[in-house]
Amino acid sequence: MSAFERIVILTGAGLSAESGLSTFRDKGGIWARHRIEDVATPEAFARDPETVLEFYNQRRRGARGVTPNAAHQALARLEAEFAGSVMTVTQNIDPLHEQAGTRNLVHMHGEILKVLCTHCGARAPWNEDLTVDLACRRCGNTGGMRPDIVWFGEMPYQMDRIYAALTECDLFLSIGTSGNVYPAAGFVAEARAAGAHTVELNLEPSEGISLFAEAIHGKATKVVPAYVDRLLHG
Ligand code: BJW
Repeated sequence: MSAFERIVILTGAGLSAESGLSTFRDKGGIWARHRIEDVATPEAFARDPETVLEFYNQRRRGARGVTPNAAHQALARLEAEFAGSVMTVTQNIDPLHEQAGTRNLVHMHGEILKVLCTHCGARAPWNEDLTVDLACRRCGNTGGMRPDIVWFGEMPYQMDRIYAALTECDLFLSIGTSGNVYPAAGFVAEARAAGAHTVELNLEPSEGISLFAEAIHGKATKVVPAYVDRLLHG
């Protein structure tokens, strides 16, 4: 029987690495190949939409055929079998958590398989390449159809819901994230302030390691299933 009742899990690119998706800041990661200011800001999209759309078209194609790994599956099992509540907040834009079966999920940085119209705010599932001449199915305008991704300088999704869960949780897990990007990097401090036990599961110590009460370092597919077993079966 676990001592905890309310768990919040934050996940990042390291969780999907063993499914074959690139991380951002590791050697050879996405930011070693692209400049953030060229592809991941609203200013980049305004200046050069073709380059930004092509960057995300490639990411969307790369996400096809990728499957959840043992860590995604373990987190889905935790949500299904834990006696208390589990909320998963992912910074990842891939669909691997939901494919594994996680249901109480927030994609705080958006989703690669959705499109957002900058003219009218319409959002819709989207599985194809995006082009600048695509018209919005709701307002009919062209030139504003972008991937539904939170870029630097934009407000991540569902922050009120996330902060409410953080102030109520008694266990906070941070998995596969370097802790470089805010506001996600600040969640551990919020959870600590609320009195939660805080655990990092990551390949290596993250930027915020000193804020965690416990740290387990190793590959996600090894350490996450083992930690979930510990939580569920003592
Ligand atoms: C493994 C593993 C394995 C490998 N097993 N582990 C100055 C100070 C503070 C803040 C700011 C500042 N200047 C600007 C800001 C704000 C800015 C920010 O944080 N900038 C920093 C760079 C300083 N943030 C924003 O602009 C955000 N919005 C915002 O702040 O709004 C205002 C606000 C105010 C108050 C409250 C709320 C809001 C928006 C951020 C948007 C981030 N978008 C991106 C790209 C879009 C998505 C995409 O294209 O995919 O999201 S950036 C990129 O980084 C992506 C990720 O979600 C995000 C986090 O990366 P992640 O997941 O941590 O990946 P990595 O690669 O960094 O780390 C992977 C880890 O896994 C590593 O540690 C590995 O060791 C590990 N690993 N293999 C386990 N097998």
